[in-house]
Amino acid sequence: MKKILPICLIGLLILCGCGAGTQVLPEGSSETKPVTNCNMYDDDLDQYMTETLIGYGFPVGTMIFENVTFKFQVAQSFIPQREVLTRVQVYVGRNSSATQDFILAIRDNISGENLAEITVDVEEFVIENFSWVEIEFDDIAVTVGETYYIVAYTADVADNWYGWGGNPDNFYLDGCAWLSLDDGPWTNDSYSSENQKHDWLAQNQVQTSRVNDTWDMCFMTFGRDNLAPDSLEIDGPAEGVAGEEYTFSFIATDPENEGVEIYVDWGDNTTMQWHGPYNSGEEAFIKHTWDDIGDYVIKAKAKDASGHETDWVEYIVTMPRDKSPTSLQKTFVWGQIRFLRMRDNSITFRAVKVHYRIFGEGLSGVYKHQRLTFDNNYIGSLRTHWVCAIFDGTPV
Ligand SMILES: [Ca+2]
Ligand SMILES: [Ca+2]
Ligand SMILES: [Ca+2]
Repeated sequence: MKKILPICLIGLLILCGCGAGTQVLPEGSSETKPVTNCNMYDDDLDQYMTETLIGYGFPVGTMIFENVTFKFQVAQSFIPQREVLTRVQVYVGRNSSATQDFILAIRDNISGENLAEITVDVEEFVIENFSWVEIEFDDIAVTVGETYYIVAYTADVADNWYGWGGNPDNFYLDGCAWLSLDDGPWTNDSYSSENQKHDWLAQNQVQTSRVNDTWDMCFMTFGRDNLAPDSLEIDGPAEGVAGEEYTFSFIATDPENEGVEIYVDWGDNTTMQWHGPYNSGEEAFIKHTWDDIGDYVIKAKAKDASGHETDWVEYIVTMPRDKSPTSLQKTFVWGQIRFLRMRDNSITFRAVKVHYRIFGEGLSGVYKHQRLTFDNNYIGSLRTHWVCAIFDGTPV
């Protein structure tokens, strides 16, 4: 069945129960909401279209009009000028028959994933009259100059619909109203009220020309500057043995939950580089080996996906001892070894004649012409007649 949506629906006094209803907006054709300085949030008004027009707006939800059911989703595009979107306000009321919660999403692609989705209880809305409704969500890092969308919808239940106030006079120049009918494609092909006979929604057409995109929904967005990660913590051993590898943990958290990269300078003029990206708050494990005895200052900083960097954070580590085969923790072999090979995490050698004893484990004996493989993490010692190799490193 071809659905024809009379354009009068668009310009309809929609919050009147589709008929005789109340109209309690102030006198005059428009109402501009004053911007108040009383701001409980640490943000500022960014984008807005607050030129309301009594009774004018788009329905959001499922409505029955002249025995035909229409399901509407409505969106407004905007271009933020602040790096972080903190909250929005929309000029919305509910029809007396609305029973389901109102849902508002933020998207960077009108058909794409929700960057945020907020459900507002049906009771929060004034019946058959518009009012400004504050919609708060976790702050979102946005790209200044790119187009984003405020998308409104509700559950598909018969006669469950809201009205979102709008204006056909294109007061907002960086975006426009968008509509999706019956989950069909989004269109910004909205029309002025003179085009009343156009059945544009029936054709589900998407118009690329902006000639007729005159409608804007009543909205306000609030924003602030993007902040650098607000903490970077380093943890790990305070001292160790030169030549051994140690693991350090780094945690950076970002106020906007952006991914973070971590730059590490190990203080020994070796590798200095960015690691990551990691999720905000994720523990990153990064390994390093200092070759020489000494005190070292690890310096690290973090940056978010927007490039905002923290200050340097320092962590001091001392390598008081050198790696030595005389260390009791070393594993070594005396004997005759034909070859010694370190591979992966183990050491393999062929013993021609090796006497060995593993202290503390009660093992001793003689291997002859055998192939021996030990895990590189092995701790203990092998002692035979001739020193031929040190397990965890360099053949001697
Ligand atoms: Ca917020
Ligand atoms: Ca516009
Ligand atoms: Ca950030």
